[in-house]
Amino acid sequence: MKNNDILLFNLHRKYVNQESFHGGFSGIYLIAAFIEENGFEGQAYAGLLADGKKLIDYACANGIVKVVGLYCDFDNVTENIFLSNYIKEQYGLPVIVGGPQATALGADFFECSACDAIVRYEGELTVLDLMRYFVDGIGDLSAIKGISYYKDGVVHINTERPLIENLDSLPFLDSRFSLDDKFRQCEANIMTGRGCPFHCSFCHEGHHTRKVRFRSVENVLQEVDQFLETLGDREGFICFTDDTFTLVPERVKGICEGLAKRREKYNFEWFCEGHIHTLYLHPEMIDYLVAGGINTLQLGIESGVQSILDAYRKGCTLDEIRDVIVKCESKGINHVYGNIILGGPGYSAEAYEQHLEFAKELYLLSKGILNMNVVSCWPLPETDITCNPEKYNLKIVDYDFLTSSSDFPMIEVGGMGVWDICVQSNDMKKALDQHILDMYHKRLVPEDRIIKWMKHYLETGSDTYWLYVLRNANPALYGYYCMLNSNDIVSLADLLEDELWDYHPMRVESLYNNCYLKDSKFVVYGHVLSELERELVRYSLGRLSLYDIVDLFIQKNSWTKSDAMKMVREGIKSLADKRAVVFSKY
Ligand code: B12
Ligand code: SF4
Repeated sequence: MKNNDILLFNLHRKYVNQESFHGGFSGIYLIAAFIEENGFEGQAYAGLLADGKKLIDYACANGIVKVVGLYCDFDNVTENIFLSNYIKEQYGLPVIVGGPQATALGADFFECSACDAIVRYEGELTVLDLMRYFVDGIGDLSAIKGISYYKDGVVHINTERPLIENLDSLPFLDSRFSLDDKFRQCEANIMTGRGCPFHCSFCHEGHHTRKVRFRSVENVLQEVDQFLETLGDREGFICFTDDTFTLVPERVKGICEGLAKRREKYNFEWFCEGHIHTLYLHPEMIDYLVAGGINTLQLGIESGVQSILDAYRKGCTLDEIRDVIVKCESKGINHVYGNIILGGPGYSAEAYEQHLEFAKELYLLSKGILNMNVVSCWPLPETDITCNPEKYNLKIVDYDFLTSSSDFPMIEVGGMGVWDICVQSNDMKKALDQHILDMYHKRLVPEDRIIKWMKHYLETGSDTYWLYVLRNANPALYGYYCMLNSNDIVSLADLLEDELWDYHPMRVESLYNNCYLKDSKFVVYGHVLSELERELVRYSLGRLSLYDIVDLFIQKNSWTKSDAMKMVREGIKSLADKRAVVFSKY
């Protein structure tokens, strides 16, 4: 670790057995890069509390840091209270705190954490002033715009700092600003604009954004180039972290055209978040995203009840959601990811059913491209829902997130308690998984899509949620689609009637591992097979063609040729429908 004027940390406990993935929140790295341009040295680290604390101990004990900065969101307030006290008591260094939660931190936090200053809103320019104060002894806390500080038992909130208008003036990120050598190795998080023009009642950004600002297309693509040049032969991923990437069609077009060009030379995929209403009004943006090679589009779906969407101030209708999902599917988006929020305004047992039905309907429309996550409504600080719960008939039972790390409800509504809503969330996930299986069995997911997922899975190890559900429900399906991804192996649907007989049927997995007795019936690959099907699957190893099998059955059963062909034809079709056999030419 080099000498630094400031070290910045975004640290979380290992909550609910999850690894921390906060490297995507680029604020701390940007501050490090910005102050370096202005004569100070800084590095940042996002990860688990225990790992970050080790780095802090090392830097502080060796005197190679002068100020420590802590990123704070709704999820790591208690971590920051611990860290701030620890750093101040153990090493006597100044501690500053910033991040999305900063504007909600008041006297309690100052008292519990003993931190020196809180940076409200954007941090770059404000941290620079704080560095001049703490490191060079220039200025006075009372004169630094954009901070709050605690003195004589009073929280002083200084005047707000004007926003950075020209985002192109900000530096690009690279691994120099990270304490972690994994930073930007194969994945880059790039924000192309700041703020969101919508004002959803449950969203922190919806409350905070005062003005949306964009980087120029050229500036964004320059940062993309800088990242891609470090990739070499490796596959890269770019996560565009804008709250809403799909705001201005011309801009989206420019960025996507630039990405398409770069995909000719580099191997990378990318993600962004879109808004239903803007995509509904400008569906051409979906074409741009597809042409640019998007891998996953995240959409704020949130609810299946119009009055609830209205209470969220989502600015879109259920029909718009349907329309956008259909267009995403037909225009070729590979994956769409969306949330359904339970336990928000107007929620009830009936609303649960409506949400579930709507989610199922969207799954049908999406034909396998949509994955819905089920979450509950959270009382994020300063949002309209949190400030005025009575307006929405909500009862907030845990304002401080003491009982939840995005994994448990904190609001009661419609006669339902937090545990009821928690159970509903689990029920809905299970019901949606079952719906995936039902759609699959009814062949409502295009087969070539599943084969494509499997190919990608085999090549890269990266799964899609639908494939994961299908494989878990019936492990033999893994074999089926693996076989179909092998050379010269096809499914029945790929064969013409007259060529079928020359082909060699092949079962897809070991029978030892996929055969059991249930109610005195043999279950093979998850299906109860007829005696004929069982005989056919025995001989479907690829050694015999269908003609050979017909001959064998004639000898064994004294059938006429036409009867044998009819029986074998029907049996093999039934096995193929169950995805139990594939066909090889040889
Ligand atoms: C990208 C993103 C994600 C991605 C991360 C992608 C990845 N690859 O890792 C994903 C999709 C995973 C995600 C998930 C979630 N997210 Co999110 N996410 C964002 C988003 C859109 C961008 C973050 C970012 O890079 N911002 C850009 C930088 C420049 O801004 P910044 O981080 O705020 O930093 C500036 C200042 O805050 C300040 N600053 C920051 N750190 C520090 C530190 C110090 C010491 C100082 C002085 C200053 C300072 O200066 C910085 C530069 O100006 C933000 C919204 C937003 N616009 O910020 C939400 C946001 C951070 N997420 C939020 C939430 C709620 C979530 C989820 C719970 C949502 C969900 N439904 O699951 C999950 C939970 C994640 C978790 N366990 O914490 C909230 C947090 C609200 C809060 N009060 O804490 C935000 C603000 C969005 C919102 N709803 O309003 N998210
Ligand atoms: S559109 Fe998304 S980012 Fe914007 S206010 Fe609504 S939820 Fe927040």
